[in-house]
Amino acid sequence: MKTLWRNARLATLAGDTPWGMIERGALLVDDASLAWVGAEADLPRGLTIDAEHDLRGAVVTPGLVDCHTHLVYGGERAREFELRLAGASYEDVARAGGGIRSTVAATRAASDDALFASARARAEALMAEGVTTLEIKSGYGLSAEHEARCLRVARRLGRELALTVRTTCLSAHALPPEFAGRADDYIAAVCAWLPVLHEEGLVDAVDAFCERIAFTTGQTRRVFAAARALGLPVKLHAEQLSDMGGAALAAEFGALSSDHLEHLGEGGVQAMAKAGSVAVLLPGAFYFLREKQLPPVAALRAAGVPIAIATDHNPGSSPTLSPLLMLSMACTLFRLTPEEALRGMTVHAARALGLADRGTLAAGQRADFVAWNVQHPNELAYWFGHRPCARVVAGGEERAR
Ligand code: DI6
Ligand code: FE
Repeated sequence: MKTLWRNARLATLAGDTPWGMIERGALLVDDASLAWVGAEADLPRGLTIDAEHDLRGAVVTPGLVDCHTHLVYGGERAREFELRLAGASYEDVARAGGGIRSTVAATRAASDDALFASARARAEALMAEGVTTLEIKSGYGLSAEHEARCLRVARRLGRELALTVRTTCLSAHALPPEFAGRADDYIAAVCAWLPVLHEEGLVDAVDAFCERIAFTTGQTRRVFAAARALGLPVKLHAEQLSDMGGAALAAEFGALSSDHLEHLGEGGVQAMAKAGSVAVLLPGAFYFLREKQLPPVAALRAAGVPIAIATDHNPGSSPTLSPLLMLSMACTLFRLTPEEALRGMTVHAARALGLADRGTLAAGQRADFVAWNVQHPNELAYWFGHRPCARVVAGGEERAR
């Protein structure tokens, strides 16, 4: 099946020209991939096509890639938000047994179908803003049984919705109550169940929360060694609240990405550059926790570390379902350019997931793209609280509107 999409302003994000812009462009889709991308005037002669769509000058970008979410969980934490507004810090709440652990209790109590229904509604909200690839982490089950349940829900979302889901095992997210005071024993348990989850096909990558209120670099290293033994790539929640040297540790393991990074120092930046890790910045968590310390954007740029932007959707530190708002905040809060922000949620986000087949509009890439009701792609980071998403094609097929 060959479909021609013509009369588009293509922000291909391929190559080094601004936005990879092609005016009056066309996309030739062959089944699930892009067979040809270029100016309409250069279309090869004598093409046989099965269908044709006129995009009437709409801006077209690659489908958005949300490369860091914790989408599957029970309950919500609005009460904790009130406590923080009254003066408690995120770390205070966590140490008092609230925070991640309260979501763990709600997640364990929820049925598989309830977890699926709530996660599906969230995924659909992200899709409505142009997301075609979504990463989902476990980390609210914190036992072999409940981590598996959450990852199965994530896999089911990938099967039932018109998007690609990549799963990440984040069992080293917090210490569950049954292991109180025994963090090393918990890490041993995680390392023992990881192969079982992997055997069931539930794990595309492995993550950990390396932080004062979570796990040490030594414990993170053990989780990464277990991942490496299974041939699984790693990523890390690093330097979010303090500088633990997590990004450098992750770089040692060739991490796909280190994420958050507000407290990242120059040594960490250099280690990431050398390892080719992506810096995933999460303006939603920065905003919602009212952080003051900005991630070292200038140093990351200077070192040539690719910067990705994601929602970090989770009930405690980033309860947002708007990837477009994250583009805006990446610019207003972190001072990225609108083009850097969009590249951060497409080409660099794909790289943070180890996916080379998406993130730009180019022949051979997966046919994931979005047509927007805007005049220029810089508007995607400009409007906020607005959804200018007109048409979405995922894997070559247009989603029902
Ligand atoms: N860092 C975060 O911001 C989220 N997880 C993490 O490791 C927060 C998760 C939560 O508060 O529920
Ligand atoms: Fe996160």
